[in-house]
Amino acid sequence: MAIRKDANTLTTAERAEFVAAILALKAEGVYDQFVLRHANAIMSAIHRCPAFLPWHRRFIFDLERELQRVSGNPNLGIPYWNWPSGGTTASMWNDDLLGGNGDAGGVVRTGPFRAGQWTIINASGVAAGPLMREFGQNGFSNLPTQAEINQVMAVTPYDRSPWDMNSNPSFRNQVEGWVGPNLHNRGHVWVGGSMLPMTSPNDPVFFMHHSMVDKIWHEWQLRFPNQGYLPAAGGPFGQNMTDLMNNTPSGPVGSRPIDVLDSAALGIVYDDAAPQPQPQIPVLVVGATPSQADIATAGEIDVFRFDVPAFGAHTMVTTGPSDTFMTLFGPNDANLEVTSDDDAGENFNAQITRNLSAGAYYLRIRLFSPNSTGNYAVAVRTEGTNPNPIPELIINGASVNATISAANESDVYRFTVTADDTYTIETSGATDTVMTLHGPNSQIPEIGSDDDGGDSFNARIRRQLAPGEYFARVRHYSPIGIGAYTIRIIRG
Ligand SMILES: [Cu+2]
Repeated sequence: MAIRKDANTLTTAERAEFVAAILALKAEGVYDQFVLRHANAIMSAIHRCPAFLPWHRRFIFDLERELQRVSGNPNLGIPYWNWPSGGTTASMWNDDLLGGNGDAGGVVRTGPFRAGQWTIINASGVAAGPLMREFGQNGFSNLPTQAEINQVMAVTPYDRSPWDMNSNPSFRNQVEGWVGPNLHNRGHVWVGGSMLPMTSPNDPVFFMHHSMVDKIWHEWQLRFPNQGYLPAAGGPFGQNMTDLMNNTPSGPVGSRPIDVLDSAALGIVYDDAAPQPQPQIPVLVVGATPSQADIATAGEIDVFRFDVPAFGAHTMVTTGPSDTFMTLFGPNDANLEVTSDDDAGENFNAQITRNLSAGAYYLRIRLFSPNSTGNYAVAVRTEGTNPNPIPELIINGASVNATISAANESDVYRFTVTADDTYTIETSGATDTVMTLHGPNSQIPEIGSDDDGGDSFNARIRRQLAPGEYFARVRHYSPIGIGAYTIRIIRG
């Protein structure tokens, strides 16, 4: 577990341990490999884009593992540079930790990374002289304040098209600093010198700086549990949730944004991690009277959750005087978009009717105009007391013809196994289907999945199955794909 502390609160022994570990990695050549990994990444693939935060989370996580290795301390965490209290006179710049500002020529002459003790490298790995710093000399004389951090912490969503330095509103873009009070970029510019180019990890404060950036992202994730990483799909290559990130080697965890979204799972703990007051997502009860809600501030997005106990047709409906826009996510994933609607309901209201399998779903409701405010009511109901039954597949029976008729649609089938044996469930036709298998006797546990194991991009799952009821879910490989297919199950 990595325990990350405010750099200004480290004890003398903790300072000595951190400095010794950095110097040991430098002597091994490992530290410079990190400088090169950052310097040789494609600038626009790891900055000014959604992967900015996950890329740097993985980057400092990897250095932290190396620091733990050379120190022999499995709890060593990269201290964070708490900007509001991290100015020129802060103790983190003392000679027992980072050393201080550069001299009149910018050369760092104090502390463990001073000229003669520490040599930086250029992007080719060649020695390039002493570490340089010029606090507050490049256009920013002040570091971010707590009020500015709080302001950025309130921004949603995570990111948005065009997924670059123009994205707005975008939490990622405000943390990075292209819009809003400017947090991350300002830290680099405030230090100046070696912290300005792509070789900026040459200055160990880089890692403390990004520890702080990562802490803010972590706290934002706790505060907005329903706001996930974006884009889930459809964004530029290298930026989607399951794309490989640029210049990120395979390692103890994967190299995709989705692999690093959970700091707790990575074993990262912050010293001030008081339990965060987490806003509860209001729950809609299926079949209950409509809940009153309003968009009190232009641009606000309301989020609701509802639970579907069993497969069936459901209608999510908004009513009232506002022109609502609704997006449905799920099951059991607040980032997996099912569909959206603007005006299918009465009086420009949004309304969605959909076959839904069991699970938790999320509705995000905003107004069509980002400049409007207004009230509305929202409700979820099943279509009739007898919801559409799940079509049943008969083992060794006829193939069933079906169609993925809309983006993100998934079809659910059930079948009953009475004898313990091997069974094959497969699709056929010209559509690139993906299938998951769930059970026994529940739609939730996934026991198998396949994309192209069948003929011509079709899905095939062959499994030993004990008696019970099972469910097969079929969707298109592409979230926007549609097309016809047939499905059957055979014993053997
Ligand atoms: Cu960077």
